[in-house]
Amino acid sequence: MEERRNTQVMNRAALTKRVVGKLTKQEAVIGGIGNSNWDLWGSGHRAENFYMLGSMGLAAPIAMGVAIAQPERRVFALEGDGSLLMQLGCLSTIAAQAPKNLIVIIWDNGIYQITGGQGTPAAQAGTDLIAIARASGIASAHWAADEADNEPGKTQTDRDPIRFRETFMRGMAAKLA
Ligand SMILES: Cc1ncc(C[n+]2csc(CCOP(=O)(O)OP(=O)(O)O)c2C)c(N)n1
Repeated sequence: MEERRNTQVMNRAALTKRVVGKLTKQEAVIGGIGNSNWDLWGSGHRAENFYMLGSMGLAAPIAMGVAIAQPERRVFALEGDGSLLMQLGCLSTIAAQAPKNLIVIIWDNGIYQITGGQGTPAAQAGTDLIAIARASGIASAHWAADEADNEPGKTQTDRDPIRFRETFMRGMAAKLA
C-alpha cells in the first residue's frame, strides 16, 4: 500500500495551536488518539483538556457527554478521520442529542498517520465524511481546506491518564468565569 505521509491539506499542529489560542472561556477540548492529542498537548496543557490516549473514535462521544453535562461550556472534539471511521455512529447520536455547545473538528489526512501512514478505506473509496455527517442529521457540517502540508506530530503527550482524569475533572468542576 502506498505510504502517504504528507498530503496537501492544512497543518494540524498549527491549526490546533490557533484553535486553542482563541479559547478564552475555559472551553473543554477533547483530543482523540495520537496526533490529535499530541498536537493538543503541544499547544500547551490546560486543565480543560482531555487526552484520549488509547482508543480510536472516542473524542467526539466524550466531548458530547461533556457538552450535555455542561451546556454553558463550549466543548471541542479534535479527532482523526481514521478514528471517526471507527465510530461513525456517534454522528447520529450527536445529531439526535444536538448539543449546541459542541464542535467536532476532524483532521482528514486520508491516512492512519500515527501507525505508519496507511490509507484509510474512506480515502481509497472517495468517501465524503462531511456528507456522512450531514446525512446523519448534522446540518452544520463543513469542509475546510487548505494550507500547508500536514506533518507528523512533533510532541508526544505524557502517558499519564490518571493525572489527566484528575486535572480534567478539576477543570470541569471549576465554575465558568
Ligand atoms: C480499535 C483500535 N484499532 C487500532 C488502533 C491502532 N491505532 C492507533 S491510532 C491509529 C490511527 C489513527 O488514525 P487517525 O485517527 O486518522 O489519526 P492520524 O494518525 O492520521 O493522525 C490506529 C490504527 C487502536 N488504537 N484502536
